[in-house]
Amino acid sequence: MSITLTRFLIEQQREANALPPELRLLIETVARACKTICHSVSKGALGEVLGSLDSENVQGEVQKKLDVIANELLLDANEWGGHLAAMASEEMETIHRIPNRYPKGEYLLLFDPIDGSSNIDVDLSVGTIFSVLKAPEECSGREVTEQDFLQPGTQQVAAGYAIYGPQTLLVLTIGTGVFEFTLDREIGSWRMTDGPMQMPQGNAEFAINMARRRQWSPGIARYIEERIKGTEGQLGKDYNMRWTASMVADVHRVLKRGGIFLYPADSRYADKAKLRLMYEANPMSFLIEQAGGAASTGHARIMDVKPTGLHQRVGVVLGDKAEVETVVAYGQEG
Ligand code: P6P
Repeated sequence: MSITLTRFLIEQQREANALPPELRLLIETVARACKTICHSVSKGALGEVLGSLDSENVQGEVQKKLDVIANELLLDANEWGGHLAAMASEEMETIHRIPNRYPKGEYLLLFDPIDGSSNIDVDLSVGTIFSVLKAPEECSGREVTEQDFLQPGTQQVAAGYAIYGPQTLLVLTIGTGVFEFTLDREIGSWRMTDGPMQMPQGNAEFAINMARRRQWSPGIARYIEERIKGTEGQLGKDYNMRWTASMVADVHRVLKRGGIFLYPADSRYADKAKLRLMYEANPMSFLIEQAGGAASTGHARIMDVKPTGLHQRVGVVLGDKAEVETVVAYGQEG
């Protein structure tokens, strides 16, 4: 019988000494909130949760109803427990401090409440991505600021995602490997179904939005065109392509069967990229590296990037180490 998330976390706390009680409480709280989000997502039109609002988020993206529902669920679930100093979300311009009526904790939680939300109305997989940092020591004596969140990805103490698809999964790392849990809907518990996960290397599969071809650098164009040519070009194998427009679904596929995911620098955006560093690229990079892969901006390790803004965007090339190294090498050749 597979073990539950609670037992896994208690054993990690006991054996690996990698899990302070407050961090265990935080992860369990996020996992419980993801069960509630799953319930809303799976209701679809019956729950009147589909469609968009008239509002835009800080990214200038039209908000889906579920973006706001999931954001509120994560804020409500986490603000009273005493484990957090503050939260940040893709859906909120500024940080969310813990109200004075609740005790403050030592962790910072960042999340994209519903990633891939353009897929919701057409019943394709979406997910929740989260990242956990420690608040700087001095935060206990003052108000938390946005600056306190601007830590490189190497400072993450936990990261993970929930994916709401044919199954509902929670994939998590606290730095001791990557573990997958499947939601047992009959009893409402997360049960371990994979892990420690090591992503397969050598899978000839790439994920990129080909419609962005004119925004790519010469190095990215060369890398992709080589893979499209396959054995008719210089390569000894033919490649397949997948693109779900949901980072969680694409990254989960890369974790489970290998390959590479690319959302490279993109001239349409002021900071030349689409995906967000703090609550998309960093948590996914932590997971991918823990599973034996690599995660680069196309020029540098993502988790080494020193953040300059809460909603900063960054190029993302992650997955199979050899493939990521080839992309970086082509980028250096220009
Ligand atoms: P495009 C979803 O909006 C997202 O942030 C990621 O989940 C996904 O990988 C990417 O954007 C899809 O972008 O340009 O293909 O719609």
